[in-house]
Amino acid sequence: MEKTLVLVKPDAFKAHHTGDIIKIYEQNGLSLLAMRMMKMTPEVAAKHYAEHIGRPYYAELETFMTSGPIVAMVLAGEGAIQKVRDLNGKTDPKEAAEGTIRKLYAASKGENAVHASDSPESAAREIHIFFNETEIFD
Ligand code: FUP
Repeated sequence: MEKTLVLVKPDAFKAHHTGDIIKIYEQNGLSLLAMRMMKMTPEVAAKHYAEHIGRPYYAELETFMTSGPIVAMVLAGEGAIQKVRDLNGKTDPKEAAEGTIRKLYAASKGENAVHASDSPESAAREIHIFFNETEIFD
């Protein structure tokens, strides 16, 4: 079974959409293997978003992602990486399809409710930023 890292970002957490978001994943056949509520530090943000450091929006991204609690989780299922990306919708909620999490719950391209790994390599790297093997129930 493929694994992917998902983050419920501070905007969606604050708006009480964590449960709604997890429900969408579970109703679409994905299984929770790990979950933790935490506050992202600038150090963790820099690791997680390493490829975005230096981009014009990075300071804003770091400020947002460290602004309040997030919920980190590992989800698993057949084709989980693409399935979760499809359920999340496009990065910019204005471009996200009807019924996707970002269309339902995100306000802008910067504050867009959820993160999900975009490839097997990203998933392997990102999962281990947030969880160690003993915390993943597979
Ligand atoms: P995604 O894979 O959909 O999470 O999007 P990206 O990896 O392209 O971007 C990661 C995060 O950087 C986004 F969730 C929000 C932020 N970002 C911006 O704020 N502005 C941009 O133009 C691109 C990304």
